Amino acid sequence: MKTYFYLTHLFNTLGAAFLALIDPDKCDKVETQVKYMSTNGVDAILVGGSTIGSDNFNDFMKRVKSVSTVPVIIFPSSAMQVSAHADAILFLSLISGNNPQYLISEHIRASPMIKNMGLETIPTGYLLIESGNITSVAFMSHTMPIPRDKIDIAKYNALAGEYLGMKFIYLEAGSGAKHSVPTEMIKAINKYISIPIIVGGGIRTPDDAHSKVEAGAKIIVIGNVLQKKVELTKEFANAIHIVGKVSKP
Ligand code: 1GP
Repeated sequence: MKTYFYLTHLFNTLGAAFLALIDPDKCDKVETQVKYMSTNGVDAILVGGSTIGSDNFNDFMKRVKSVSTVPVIIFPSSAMQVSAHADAILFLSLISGNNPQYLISEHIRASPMIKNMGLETIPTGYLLIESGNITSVAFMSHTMPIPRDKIDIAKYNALAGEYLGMKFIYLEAGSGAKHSVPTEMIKAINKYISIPIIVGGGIRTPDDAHSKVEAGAKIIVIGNVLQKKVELTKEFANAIHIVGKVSKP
């Protein structure tokens, strides 16, 4: 529970936590990037991706872990993505989809490996939200995202996740999404459930990240933009760590 408590402590003190997503398929300067991110305001590194063409996830994790000064968390797309070179794994169940493989089957395959490695699991309800185009995660998981305007459906999915004992609800627009998760949806779910919300996918600017936090997100995940322009790390950190700052009118 160490990493879970670390994250909880962060959003309780800073308003929200800032996670950078490293996709092994999109990253060739991983050591330089992770060093920069972890010393300039990123609170934890997530590693994962839904296409994963790289054949050695474990070696990649080892490289990330060797340079990171913050916790490293696996963000798996299948049971293939487990490694002892991590502090924790988001134990994701894709509850917005009706594909048993991502609801429970991959989890059963991964469980004995996770136990042998002594890896911390963070049970997380994963909800795909429609974002203007077909994303890799929707395509690869053979599931249909929740329509952007169907806020009630998203609320009930999130509540079911809470009742199933999930520690977090992850609202996912998909990596490189055209539109990020609507703030009205975040607000409504935040009022409706009592577990913290993670938001990611298609967040391109610090302002957009800030608006997600103001809407109630407790963890923000930034992938593509930071992998392309790591120098934006500090700006995103300032926009996400809102406590003590005056909010916009
Ligand atoms: C994907 O939420 C993450 O799971 C990050 O998305 O790459 O669009 O920032 P981006």
